[in-house]
Amino acid sequence: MDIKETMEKLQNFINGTYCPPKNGQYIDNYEPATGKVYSLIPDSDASDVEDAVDAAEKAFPIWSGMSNEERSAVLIRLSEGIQNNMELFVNAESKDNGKPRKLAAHVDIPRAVSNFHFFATAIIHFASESHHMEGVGINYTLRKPIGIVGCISPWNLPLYLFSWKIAPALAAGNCVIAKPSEITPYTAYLLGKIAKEAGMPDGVLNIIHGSGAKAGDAIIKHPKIKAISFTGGTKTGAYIAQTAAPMFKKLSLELGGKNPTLIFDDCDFDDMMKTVLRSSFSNQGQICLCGSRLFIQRGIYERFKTVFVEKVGKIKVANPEHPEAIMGAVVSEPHMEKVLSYIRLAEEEGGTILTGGNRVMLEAPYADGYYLRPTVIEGLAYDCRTNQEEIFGPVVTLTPFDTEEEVLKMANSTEYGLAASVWTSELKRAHRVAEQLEVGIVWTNSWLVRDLRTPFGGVKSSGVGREGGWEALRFFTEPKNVFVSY
Ligand code: TXE
Repeated sequence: MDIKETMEKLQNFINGTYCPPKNGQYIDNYEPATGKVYSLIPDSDASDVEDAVDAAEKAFPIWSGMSNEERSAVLIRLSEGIQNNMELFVNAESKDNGKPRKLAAHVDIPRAVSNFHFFATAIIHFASESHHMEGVGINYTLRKPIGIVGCISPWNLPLYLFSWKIAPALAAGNCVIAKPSEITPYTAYLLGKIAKEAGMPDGVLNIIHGSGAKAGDAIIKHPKIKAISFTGGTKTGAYIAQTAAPMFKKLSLELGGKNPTLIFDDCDFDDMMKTVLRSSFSNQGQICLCGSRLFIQRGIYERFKTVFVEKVGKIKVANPEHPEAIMGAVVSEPHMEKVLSYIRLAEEEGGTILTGGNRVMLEAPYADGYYLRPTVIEGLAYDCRTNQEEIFGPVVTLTPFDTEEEVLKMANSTEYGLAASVWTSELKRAHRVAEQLEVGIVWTNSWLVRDLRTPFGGVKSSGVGREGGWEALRFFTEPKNVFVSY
């Protein structure tokens, strides 16, 4: 019997029940730690999306007809449901993505819990405005749910980003057709049951598994899905925009990044070093907010290089279960090959590899896993391809600079504009540089400090729109102005 006959088959979650893809087709789901197929996911197509939209259409009057408080209570229970199944979700996320188990335990799953809890409470306080025309009348604004919305998420922070989209969409009263990445479907698969147990009415949340080209495309193109919230690659974002825009769908696009870390010679060196090691290699460098271009002022360049390279060389790359693993496996073989190809490109462009640059072969049963050494490269021009294109792996470049003007020119030189970190002890410089960086998010003397109320997103090729706080609830609602004359 074919091994795959016995393998676990994930299912779509449509109208409150788990169901197989109507075409009976499945996609292999690999475990990055071992490089082996460990489950199968539905290779859903437009007919599955159609069923989900039918269910969402029937559920919309019920869900949007509930009060904010009633919807909030369901989302609070959903948040608690994940919390009460923490081990299950942590193990599933780590196995599916290849990240160290403790990263899933400390970051991914707790943040998914927070995402649902945050928007469950935000919706209770979400209000709209009125505009008084003295002696004439008064305008008031209603913010109504859009209807059926599509949420498509990537593989790097699977449940973290999946929930970051569906929580505000649901809180605002919409019904959701959500598709996780086909590379990391498992925690989204588990979420259906938790939503059901939380009392979410059937058809409100529909989770479709499958490829971008089939299931994803069907969501983008469905005429009854009126808004798309997407996180993923810039190329895919561009395709989605050109497909959905003529259909006049609302679009929120969180795309790639090539984030600069600016390190001035007056910074708190030890504090900076501790954080820059994280901002460079956390989640195997697979966070759109990671800093992959390190600009170091010349006065401390050699000191920085010596200390940084020595510490990077000690970063433990191990299987995700290993208690001392700082880095686990990157998410897939194609992605590993993409990252390795950029390391080769860096050498062709004149870069010098100071540490790393190669695949790590672990002992069985991890011998076929997708492990890379964290890699540091210097000697590249700031405008070469390695320093301009998103690599999205454990690879950073070091570039010295002398003046503020010079580093701002280099930092702002890419097509992207998502996030940046600025390390300096001079307060005025921190504010001045932050103001001139062409990005959506700046951390000074810190990284990845997250307040869910703040606008989240980037400029240029890093996306369109913002997520987070009121930005997200406004994206997932339609304002209507009503005038009442005296
Ligand atoms: O993204 P894709 P991938 C960057 C990173 C990475 C690159 C590609 O550089 O190497 O994007 O990553 C769905 N219609 N980021 O392959 O392909 C797809 O199924 C509808 C940055 O993961 O964009 C998945 O669910 N949907 C990013 C989701 O889109 C489509 C995090 C993302 O897949 C589709 C991840 C289509 N035509 C990668 N094609 C960030 N900003 O955090 C694909 N999809």
